Amino acid sequence: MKITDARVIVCCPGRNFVTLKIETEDGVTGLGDATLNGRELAVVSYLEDHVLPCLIGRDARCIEDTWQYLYRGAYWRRGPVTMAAISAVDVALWDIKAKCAGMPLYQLLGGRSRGGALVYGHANGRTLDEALAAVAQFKAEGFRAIRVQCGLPDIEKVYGVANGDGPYEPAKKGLPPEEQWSTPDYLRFVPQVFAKVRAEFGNGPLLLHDVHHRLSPNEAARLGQDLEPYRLFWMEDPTPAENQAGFRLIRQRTTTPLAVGEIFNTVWDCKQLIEEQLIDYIRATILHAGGVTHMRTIAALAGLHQVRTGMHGATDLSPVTLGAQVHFDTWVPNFGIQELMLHEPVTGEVFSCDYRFEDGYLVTGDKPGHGVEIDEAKAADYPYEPAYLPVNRLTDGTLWDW
Ligand code: KDG
Ligand code: MG
Repeated sequence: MKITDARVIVCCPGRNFVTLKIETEDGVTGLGDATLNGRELAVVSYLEDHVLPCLIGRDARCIEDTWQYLYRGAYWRRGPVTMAAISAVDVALWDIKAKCAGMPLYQLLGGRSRGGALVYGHANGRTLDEALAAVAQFKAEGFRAIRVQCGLPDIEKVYGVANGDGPYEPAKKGLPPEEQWSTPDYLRFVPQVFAKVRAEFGNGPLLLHDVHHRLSPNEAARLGQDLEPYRLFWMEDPTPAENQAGFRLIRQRTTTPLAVGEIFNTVWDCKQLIEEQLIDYIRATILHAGGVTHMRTIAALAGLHQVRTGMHGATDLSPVTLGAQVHFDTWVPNFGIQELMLHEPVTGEVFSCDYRFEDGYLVTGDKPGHGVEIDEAKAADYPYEPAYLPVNRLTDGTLWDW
């Protein structure tokens, strides 16, 4: 079954998405997501200039061989641009294979392991009162697990907190905006936030928090200890993870569970973290870590070491990724949780999905494939708009991790 056409669709229904559509000689099509927030066009070029010419004429059924061809065959392995491109091809081919088999993707992977994927939503507020109101809202909507982010009293813009009344969205149109950071203020304030959330909502909701790579291992250990009374589901990205051994310092000193990996591209980024059981949840995604094919490798290694999945699901992962991930979550034996940051309604004008939110879970439908389709004519109504993630500075102006 030869691949006869492959094209990249770039659109901005609410935010930028890069979508790959592959067509086969018998008319079956598959979709993959190649969105790399703030660096979208680099992946477009990688696909259009270097990958797509090699795909035409290949057998769409040979998913593993195509993965190896694009990974080993590039010589320049790994990295977010390469792996997002490989992922898009891989997911599109799994979509095609499942459609040809007449099965939803989770059946092809090994079948249902659970009714639905437990998801967590994003409650945030500029003030503690706003954050508490947001938690109440998520609870009322049926979320069982809630990530809580709150503005700091003396800092103007903080990660994870919406500026106005709309939902939080990390990418901003135009050049990178600048945000501020103060580690001492943060370390003092966050435990107060969770004390208040537990006092108000009790022990029922599963609570999560994203540190977003900003602390040293020692500071992260301090925060983990201070949060222990509030029994978090996880503390995410406490420190930048390039130095995997650094997590030993955190792990030895706190029982607060750790989740890491949304920016990882391959199993090599998390091998030590998993093998030494330095984390509890691996957040690598189908989108940025090489598709369904490579996420199976990561999840299998994680499963050997009691690490569970907790895949990234921010708005910069398109509905195509979320659709594929819900199938993966439905099957994978060592599933933990799935992030769910809802796309704007306008995104739904371009992408149609076969998953739904039900009582705190994401549930897949039974359409063959991953169940997500794109309306290309509608996509053309929303052209690409340059946007960047913010950069972060300490209050004295020093550039910091965002
Ligand atoms: O593109 C960056 C976002 O995806 C990231 O900031 C979101 O950290 C994030 C999360 O946990 O969703
Ligand atoms: Mg995160």
